[in-house]
Amino acid sequence: MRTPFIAGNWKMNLSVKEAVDFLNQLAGKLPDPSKTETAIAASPLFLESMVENSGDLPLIIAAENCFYEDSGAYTGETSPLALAEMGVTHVIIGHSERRKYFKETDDIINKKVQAAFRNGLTPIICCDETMSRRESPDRISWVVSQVTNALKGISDEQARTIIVAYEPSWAIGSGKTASASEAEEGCYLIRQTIADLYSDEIANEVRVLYGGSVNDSNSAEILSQNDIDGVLAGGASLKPDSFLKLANFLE
Ligand code: G2H
Repeated sequence: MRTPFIAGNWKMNLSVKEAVDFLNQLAGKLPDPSKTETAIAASPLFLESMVENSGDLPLIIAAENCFYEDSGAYTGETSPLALAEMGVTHVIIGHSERRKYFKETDDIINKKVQAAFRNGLTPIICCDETMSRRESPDRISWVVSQVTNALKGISDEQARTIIVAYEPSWAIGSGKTASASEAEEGCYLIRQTIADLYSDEIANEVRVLYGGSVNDSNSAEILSQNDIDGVLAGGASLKPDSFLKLANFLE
């Protein structure tokens, strides 16, 4: 049995004060983490305050990105070592916006996954699918290769702890929302790729999330799919009420 994982990705939104106010509004309202794990990924500028103010909340505080070196002359980058020291436990790696605007390649993403593990952080690895790829004959091989390349050098024991998010950019801000069956198809493909790379046993342990215009109207159908263990929500995670509706989907 995989524990559902509901994550918010705030992207470059909110302020430190709004982030702390948000956490205060979650008190007593988050699900039992043995039934549903919840996480918020935020800007590195907020993370220290968020860790300090999350207190007894059953909430994972995650980073939205990190660099692949722990320290050095890399102006402006976020050290995975510093994130871990701060009490951050999870990090999103390879979000489609990182691939698109910051030209992150599969090789960079693989180095970041390795850096996350080196520092004891759990990676939430995003797998993209653009509209042109979706409509091209090599669609499946592109999804497979992103997962395969991200996991190069990752051991069986590490692989069973990863979280992977299928985030088709064709369904993000395009007006074309993925149907629950299209979301399931992408998540199934990711799980099969992990089974081929590792084993059925490991693939059955890995949580696979769907992300792309998830909200409280479409989440129930998405979360009812066999291979979808949770969601990575952007816009719908920016208000405590809508995040709590997603988080408490089992209630
Ligand atoms: C996809 C997603 C969160 P949104 O980018 O990673 O954002 O839910 O706003 O489409």
